[in-house]
Amino acid sequence: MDVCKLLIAAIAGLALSIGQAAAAEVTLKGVTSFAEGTAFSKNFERFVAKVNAEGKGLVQINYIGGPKAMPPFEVGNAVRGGVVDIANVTGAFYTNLLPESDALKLSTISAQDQRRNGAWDYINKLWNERMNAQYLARTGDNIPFHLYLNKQIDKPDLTGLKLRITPVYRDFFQALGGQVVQTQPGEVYTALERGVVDGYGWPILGIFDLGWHEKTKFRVDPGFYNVEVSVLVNLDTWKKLDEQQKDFLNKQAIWLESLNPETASLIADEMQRQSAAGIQVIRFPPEVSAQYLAKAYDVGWASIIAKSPELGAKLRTLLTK
Ligand code: 173
Repeated sequence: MDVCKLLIAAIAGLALSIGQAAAAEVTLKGVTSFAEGTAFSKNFERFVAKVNAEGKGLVQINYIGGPKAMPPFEVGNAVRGGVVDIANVTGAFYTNLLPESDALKLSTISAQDQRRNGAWDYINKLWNERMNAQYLARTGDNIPFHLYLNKQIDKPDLTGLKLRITPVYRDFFQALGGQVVQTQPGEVYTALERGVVDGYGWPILGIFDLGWHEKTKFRVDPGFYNVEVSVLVNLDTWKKLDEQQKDFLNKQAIWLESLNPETASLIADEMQRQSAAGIQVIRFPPEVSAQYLAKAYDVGWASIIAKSPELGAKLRTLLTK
């Protein structure tokens, strides 16, 4: 009888420990809103590889891929609704859900400083409430956006030009007199090839990834704003993780953000590569350049604050020096 009881207890104990071990590992379904292997997916892919290597028995990411798996402008909605658990996406791609998301491009302080000064906590509160998402990490910091053209200009006047945009560039290019056409990145090459647009907005990195250098004659300097691409986790998924799993992902997030300074040398290389590909730089006189840059930020903040006076003003305080 005693032996029988012991045996039952042992079996129950074993079943419990197996049950616990099985329940401990969580697999998150992940997507990126940029093509796989390209400039703004690369660091997320390094993050996925590291999580999968170090998170065995704890957290794994089942990486579904990029725009072939899900249209980029749908990714925000998929995170919010839990269709995916984790995503690499920029705020510009989900302004329909959270207009303030576009403010992150206007930050002038690093991701690390945003954690220190409370910006990250504030962003998280907002993203928790309005996006049903945890804002896990910001990648792509310190990378400016540029205007690329196929027609030469000698002053910052885009009258008569058609430009490919996302919400990042809309207000600025319109303020300069341009006509705008929104497309996802995957449609830029064809739009240039067919002459549907005379130019496009894009960061300093990545124009070679989809072959756009073949269809680009000029880059306007200086660059403006600051690329924000971040890792979001569906909030219901996040809340179901235990403390160990959350700590693990937060640690990986800090590591991901620690990669951001690598971009300085990537930018220098990319500028050389653009020049070697025959892309000429358009520069205005210093005074005009300063006005161009000031206009970018004035128009950018005015647009955010018009949409969201209170939160916009708070974000401005937290995100800028
Ligand atoms: O598609 C875009 O031009 C865009 O908005 C963006 C945002 C962040 C990184 C790269 C592109």
